Parts: sequence; structure tokens; C-alpha cells
Amino acid sequence: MVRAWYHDGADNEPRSHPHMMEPCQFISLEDLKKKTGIEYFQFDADTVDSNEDYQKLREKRGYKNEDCVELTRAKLPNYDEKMEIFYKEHLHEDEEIRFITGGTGYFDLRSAGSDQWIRVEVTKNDLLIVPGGTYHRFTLDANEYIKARRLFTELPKWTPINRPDGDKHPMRVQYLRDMGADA
Ligand code: KMT
Ligand code: NI
Repeated sequence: MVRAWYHDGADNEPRSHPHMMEPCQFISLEDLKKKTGIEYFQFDADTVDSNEDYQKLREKRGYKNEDCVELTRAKLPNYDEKMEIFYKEHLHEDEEIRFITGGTGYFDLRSAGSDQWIRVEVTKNDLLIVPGGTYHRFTLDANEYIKARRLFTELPKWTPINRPDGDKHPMRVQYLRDMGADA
């Protein structure tokens, strides 16, 4: 089940720590959407290929293709290097769609209005859509394991554009405009 909270802002290691504030300030899914534009869905990962709603979502949004990643030291070549890249604050031109089929991890998303980090804990069955232009980063938690499907339209376009290079990107400008005063 997905949960979200304001990150305590401490950038010291370990990044895999939950980094909740004291007391923890949780954020509802509704507020998460208002502040970051994130969309959230839940599907049973074990039966997803025969799930009509999942197929409809794929069709409606034009996600024709998907692949699968398993992030864990033993299986991923250049593990440390890849983890560094995922954890650098960045944005993409396209949406980043991740469906978690096993394990756990954290997506950190910048609130569009206040620029605070919001930490989203993902577990099996969570599907997140991070809009193009959203500054974000990803880390594994202390379990150091996640398995996810990555959905995309025609070709995967996950080139990370790090901050501040993304500030002037047309998708960033558009994203901030779309988020408007609500964020
Ligand atoms: C990304 O692009 O940040 C990732 O693929 C992170 C891991 S997927 C759960
Ligand atoms: Ni990304």
C-alpha cells in the first residue's frame, strides 16, 4: 500500500532511511496529486496481465510496451553507479510509469509549490505515474530489493535531466503551469 510523507530534509545517509519528520506528516493520495501531479493506481501484480482495467489504462494512455527491472546488488551490473543516477534529482520529458511487482522502495518528489521533498513508499501492486517535468529521485530502502515493470509508449525515453539543467526545459515550464496555484 502506498504511503507518502514530508521528507525530514536531512540529506545525510542512509538514503534508505524513511526520513520522516517528528511527528510524521503524512500526505493523502489526494494531496499528493495536488502537490506533485502524481497519479496512483493499484493492481494485483499476480493477475495483472488478465486485468481489464490494467489493459484499459495501457490503451488509454498509449503505453504500448513495457519491460521489467530487478534492482538488487546481486543481479544488477554496476549497481552502485545506477543507484547514484536514480538518486540524483532529475526530471524527464516523458511520464515515468512504474508498476511494482515485488520488493519496496522510495520515490522522492518535489512539491511543485513549496519545493519540499515528499517521500512516497512503494510496495507490490502500486502503479505510479510521475508526470514529465516533475523533479524526483528514487532509492531502495533497507531491504535493497525492488522489481518493477516500466511502461512506455513507443521507445523508452528515460534520459534523466538533472537539476538545475531541467529548470528551463519546456516540459518543466509546462508542468509548473499545469500544476498552477493548487500545488
Ligand atoms: C527510475 O527510472 O528511477 C527507476 O527505474 C527507478 C526504479 S523503478 C522502481
Ligand atoms: Ni526518473
